[in-house]
Amino acid sequence: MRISAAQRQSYWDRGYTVIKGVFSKEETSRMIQEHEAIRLAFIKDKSIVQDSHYPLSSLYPELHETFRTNDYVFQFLTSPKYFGLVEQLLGEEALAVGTTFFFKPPGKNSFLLHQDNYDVGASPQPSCALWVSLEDTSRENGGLCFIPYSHKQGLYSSQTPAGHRYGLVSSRVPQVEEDPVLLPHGYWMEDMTTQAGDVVAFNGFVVHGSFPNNSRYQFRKAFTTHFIPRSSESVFVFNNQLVDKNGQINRLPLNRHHPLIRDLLG
Ligand SMILES: O=C(O)CCC(=O)C(=O)O
Repeated sequence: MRISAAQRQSYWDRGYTVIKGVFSKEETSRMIQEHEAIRLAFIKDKSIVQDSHYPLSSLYPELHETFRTNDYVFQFLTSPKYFGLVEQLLGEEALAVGTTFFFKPPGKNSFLLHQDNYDVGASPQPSCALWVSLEDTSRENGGLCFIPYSHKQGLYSSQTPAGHRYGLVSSRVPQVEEDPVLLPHGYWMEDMTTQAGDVVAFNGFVVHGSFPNNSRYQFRKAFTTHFIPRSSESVFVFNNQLVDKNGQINRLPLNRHHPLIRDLLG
């Protein structure tokens, strides 16, 4: 699929863009089925156990790096249709760093605002995510939200405490939902509505998150991959396990100047 000039411009200018109708119903359903099977296997071997405080969410955790063990997910990741999108956006070859599958069951809390490149640590250019909507999403069932243009100033402070209510992500920027006045002057938040099969591409510096799933019975399943430009000089995570479009493993130097490593070293 060809990305239009307007989509590329939106990615670079606003920090994100939506590419409609990339994947068919058959492809999105198969991704869901494969991850259901992985989840059930994890329940069987007790890698997933129910937590009585979070009876539903604990049975539907995010699944990371499933392409390393599942052939269909690997084919999906390395397909020209998917990998080709990021290469068109970046204007060069890309390397996949890691993937996450989200079940996001009803009642699951919001994913706090964050910048992906804080965790990915690609340098000098940030990562790029391709988020695949496997079901229809909206604000009601936990859809994505973005702060347009927020990618233009690099990383925000890494000193803001990572403490948060939902236990999974780093939150180093104000939580807009709770306190809109904390947004830097002149910025605003936009909700995103997607249909199954759409792909949302976003810059690793753009501030984004997702709403709680307030629907009664609708899951909000999605699959995301973080890519980096092949010309990256270094990266913080999985620097020895980067996957190219041929499925080959590539290595880059570890980003020793990344804020997270400074934290680790004290
Ligand atoms: O799908 C979500 O709820 C959050 C996704 C996200 O923030 C990401 O892929 O970086």
